[in-house]
Amino acid sequence: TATTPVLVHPASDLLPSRLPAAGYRAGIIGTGFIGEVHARAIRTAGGDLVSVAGIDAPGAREAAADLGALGYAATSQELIDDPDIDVVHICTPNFLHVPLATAALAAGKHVVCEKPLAMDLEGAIALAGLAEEAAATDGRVAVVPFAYRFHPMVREARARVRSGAVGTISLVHGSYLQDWLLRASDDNWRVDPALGGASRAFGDIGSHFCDLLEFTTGQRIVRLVAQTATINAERTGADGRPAAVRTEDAVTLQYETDGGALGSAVISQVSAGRKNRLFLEISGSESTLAFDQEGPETLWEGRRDTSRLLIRDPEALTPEAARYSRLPAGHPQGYQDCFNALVGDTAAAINGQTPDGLPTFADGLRAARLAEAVARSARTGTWVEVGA
Ligand code: SOE
Repeated sequence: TATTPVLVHPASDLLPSRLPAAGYRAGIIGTGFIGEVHARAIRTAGGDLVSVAGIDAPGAREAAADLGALGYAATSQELIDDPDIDVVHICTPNFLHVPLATAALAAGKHVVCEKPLAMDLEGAIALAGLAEEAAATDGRVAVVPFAYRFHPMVREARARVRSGAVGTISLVHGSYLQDWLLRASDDNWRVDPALGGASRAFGDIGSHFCDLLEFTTGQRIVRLVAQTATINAERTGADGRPAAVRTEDAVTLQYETDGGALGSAVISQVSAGRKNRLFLEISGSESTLAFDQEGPETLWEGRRDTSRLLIRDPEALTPEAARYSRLPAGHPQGYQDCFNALVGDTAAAINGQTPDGLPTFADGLRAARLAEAVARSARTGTWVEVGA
């Protein structure tokens, strides 16, 4: 007798992040560390890396070979104008985000633009407005890679908050600590406000902390007070001479959310031994959850009478977290997997799906509002309201 073939994954059952990114024809502008991460993500998700652009044509040509791109462009505008590219990934230093994202949107492309979206609040408002118009006109997608949202255990925390397992949230606090700018001899374009923007530690990594806080709790920071510190008053620049530093190495802040929760955070790029430690703890009337980005395979859950370390086991996770689990328990996933999933969901959004939790230019604007409030508070030494 004839048997009906069993479709294990009928297309309609495929969840957004599992949709292959076929037809995702991408170009990357910027070929540094994060450009490489995007390149691997595009290829892993099943997209085509059509072209790359860098500082100049020879550099782009070399990068194309390294990153496995099909070709290269001599200039960023050439890449943006390429009719074989539908999605432009912007992975350049921050000062180029607004001009390049504006040009890519004007050329009718979907855009994935690294954070911070802009050098200041006005730039972020303008870009978010353009992205909104592009979405309304022809369903275009504009994404900002707040990639930590794609850790399965972050989704697990979010699902537990949503299900009521945490109860009424009272406290939400943590830190984001790095050490790659610890020494006065450590230098990077991000230190220069003309290239990276006036908000450095906060714009670069505090933005991730606040995004994760708001994403997992579903609450917004409405008031805050912040202090900024420049621990290395001078740094040795590329010319070997010491120069005064005009961006912050560290920020401390205290805040209140619209759900009535209180919290505090330390953000630093000068904490010896801390490489990329984003730690977030959420306490409610029923339980506490703690996530550590340097150990993303686990989520700590504490209750009055017991506590346990939940491991990323797709068999045991909530569907929201299982969706972002690509490997069986005990086979670690990490940073790169977050970007792979982000590209998978971007492709799904381009194909008309609505993946839950895809960070868009509106989230990039939100980060800019928080950065503006942090700067305003640090300047005035007072509590400030965060603009809506
Ligand atoms: C450098 O601080 C950096 O690469 C950030 O720019 C990223 O957003 C963060 O994910 C890791 O650290």
